[in-house]
Amino acid sequence: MGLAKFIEIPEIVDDCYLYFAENPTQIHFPVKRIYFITRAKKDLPRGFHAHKKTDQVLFCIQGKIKMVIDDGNKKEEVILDSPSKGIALPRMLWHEMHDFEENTILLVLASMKFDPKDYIRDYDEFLKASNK
Ligand code: T46
Repeated sequence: MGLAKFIEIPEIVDDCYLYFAENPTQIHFPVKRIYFITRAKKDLPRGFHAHKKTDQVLFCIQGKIKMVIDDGNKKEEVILDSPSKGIALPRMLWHEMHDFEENTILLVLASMKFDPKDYIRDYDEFLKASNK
């Protein structure tokens, strides 16, 4: 089974495009925090961490990125380029965001408030913590 779990959300088209997501239909956790990333540089990849307890869903609502996800056993690369197709980033999944296209906007829904202690930013520590 693949690591990438995509989350499809409805797209309403009239004189604009409108997207929505609800808990629990598309987002399996109550959302405690949202954040978004804009104006990232193509040659400056981001992420390179896992979360101990936070579950997240990430949408590329404009533009395009490549994501690398890794559970310590398997590594996958996926392209995100559609506002209606997010990716689940459950706790203890190492993730990296690469190759930001110009004007990309990432929207992230998170199950917990920000806590710097929830991050594992060292890959060896991640492997140890995930018993790999
Ligand atoms: C993630 C990926 C997808 C806060 O103060 N509050 C927040 O809610 C967040 C998300 C970040 N910050 C601070 C922490 C750092 O000083 O913003 C700074 C940049 O964070 P970071 O270097 O972790 O950014 P990314 O783009 O590498 O990762 C972000 C999220 O931090 C992370 O949780 O899963 O996007």
